Amino acid sequence: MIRFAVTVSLVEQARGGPFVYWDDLAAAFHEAKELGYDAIEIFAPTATHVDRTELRQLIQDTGLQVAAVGTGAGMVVHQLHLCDADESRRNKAIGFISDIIEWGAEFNAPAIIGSMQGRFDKAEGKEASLRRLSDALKTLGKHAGDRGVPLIYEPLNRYETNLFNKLADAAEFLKQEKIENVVLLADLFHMNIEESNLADAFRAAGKLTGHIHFVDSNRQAAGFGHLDFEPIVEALNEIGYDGYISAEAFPIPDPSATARQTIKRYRELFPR
Ligand code: LER
Ligand code: MN
Repeated sequence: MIRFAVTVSLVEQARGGPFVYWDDLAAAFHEAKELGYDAIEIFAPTATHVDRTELRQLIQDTGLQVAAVGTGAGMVVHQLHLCDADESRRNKAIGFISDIIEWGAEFNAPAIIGSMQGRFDKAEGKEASLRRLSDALKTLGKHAGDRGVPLIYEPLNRYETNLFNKLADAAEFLKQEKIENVVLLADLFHMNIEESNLADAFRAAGKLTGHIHFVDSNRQAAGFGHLDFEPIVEALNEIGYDGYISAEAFPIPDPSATARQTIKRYRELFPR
């Protein structure tokens, strides 16, 4: 069964970013519960920012799960990334992600590598960065596996990375490099910019599709833009997708309206 998730950001430096709820984890859990969501995706500044006891209590009180935990603060706050030519900075990036993997795993939630993948430097060329990315994903994928969760890698649009912009290219890279326990995050916003056909991109990624940022063409709630969702739903059914769809959307006009519109569209597209 496809499960319904919504994002919350606790990262001050990410203000203005595409997250539905902001600042108050408990309020996000409670409103999401009231609206009928299954889970919350958490974007936190560090692995120790959220009080574990409080989070365990919120999960218990609401019955919601943690869908995934983001690592982007490593980039947004500290400019750490996996392609850094400076080995000590690269190791810091790997350490930052490892800590978040361990935190998430305590709650059965996989970590997402999005902006922390970084980008290659044109003077140095792409190959060296792809090596670093491959090595890091192998190490971190194993680390996640040892803790019983997958690791999620997110191709981004061309303005955010020059490594992988399309699902099929990223899937090919994971297979060719024999990178284990790493699945792909399909973000409809990035895909709308990069893919020729969104439904076919899902067919190409197939079982490697591990998580979805479900959002409209303008990065607002599903239904507030002009994406054609029906062919996407058809493709998801074909590949047997049964993970989360998570609203990583701008809170326009406000978080509550965004969360309400999203789950209304979720229910129309994925009736239970
Ligand atoms: C960034 O554009 C994004 O989509 C996030 O999920 C990754 O950090
Ligand atoms: Mn995303």
